[in-house]
Amino acid sequence: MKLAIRMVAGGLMATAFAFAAGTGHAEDKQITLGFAQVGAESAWRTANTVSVKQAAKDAGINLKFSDAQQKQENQIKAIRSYIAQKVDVIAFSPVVESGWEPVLQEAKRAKIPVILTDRNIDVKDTSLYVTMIGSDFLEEGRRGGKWLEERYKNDAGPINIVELQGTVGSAPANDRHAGLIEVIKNDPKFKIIASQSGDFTLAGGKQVMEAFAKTYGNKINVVYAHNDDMALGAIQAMEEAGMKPGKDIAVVSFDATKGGFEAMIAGKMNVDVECSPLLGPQLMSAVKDVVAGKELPKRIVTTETVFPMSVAAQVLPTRKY
Ligand code: GYE
Repeated sequence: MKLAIRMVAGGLMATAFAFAAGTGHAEDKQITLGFAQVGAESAWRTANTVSVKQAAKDAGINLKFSDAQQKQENQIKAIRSYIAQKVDVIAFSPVVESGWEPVLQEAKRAKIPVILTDRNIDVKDTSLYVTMIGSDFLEEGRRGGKWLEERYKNDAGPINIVELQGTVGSAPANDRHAGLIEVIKNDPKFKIIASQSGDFTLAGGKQVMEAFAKTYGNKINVVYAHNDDMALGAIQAMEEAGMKPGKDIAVVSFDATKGGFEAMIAGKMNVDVECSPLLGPQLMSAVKDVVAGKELPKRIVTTETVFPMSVAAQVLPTRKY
């Protein structure tokens, strides 16, 4: 995967060289990129939007930006309007995995290349997009599961997990769930006793956790939250219910935002699996390469790690989102 990223970086250098040398015409015309964002549901998303806007500016790309408020129909409308405006490239972070064929076929007929960022889609015809730039959510889920296995290796169980899922039908919700299952399925002491969507928001996470706390009380051993915002909401709900997150109940989360780090430093979150929103520079390199007619790898995977509570104080000053 490092190779893939280097290939994109190399492509950018080649474009920059051609521009500096004054060869060709394509480089002289400013590129217009239409970007259809998911929404503004989380700290991750806000950092992603800042990254995309800043990188477009730095790359001299004319960015048309839209916020779909977590609704697929709004994203489809935005993509259709970019097609009508004849932008050079369309990029989007698909809110859910399914249902994209019709609008992507329209883009293809209009000969506008499409780049996926952050979230993947489920289509048979992969020629409908050029490349997908983002994290491996399945691997993230496995990392969360492996942390749990290690944490409870000397505990006979049962270990009761409540799961706060992300947006229903979204790639990170599907894959962070599947990755966990893959790791714990052969160990019967782990049980997911409840699973519900909090839509990746703090308010959603808090509300779902309030209900879980009422129904399951001190049976709960682990909260597995698909992102930091929901984990932070769940922490509030647990504290209001007199529970001790991070101590009596282990909290596993995803993204590794500053908010997640602060919760770890306060001893209320046990581990945060990293997922980087800083995809802007890679996206702009890919956009330039596509316009220059270069081949791109079909999948560009972001490099990420896992942060346990014990390293949080030391690492926080280096975090960029
Ligand atoms: O984890 C969550 C956001 O798609 C990876 O979306 C992204 C997820 C991220 O709302 O915080």
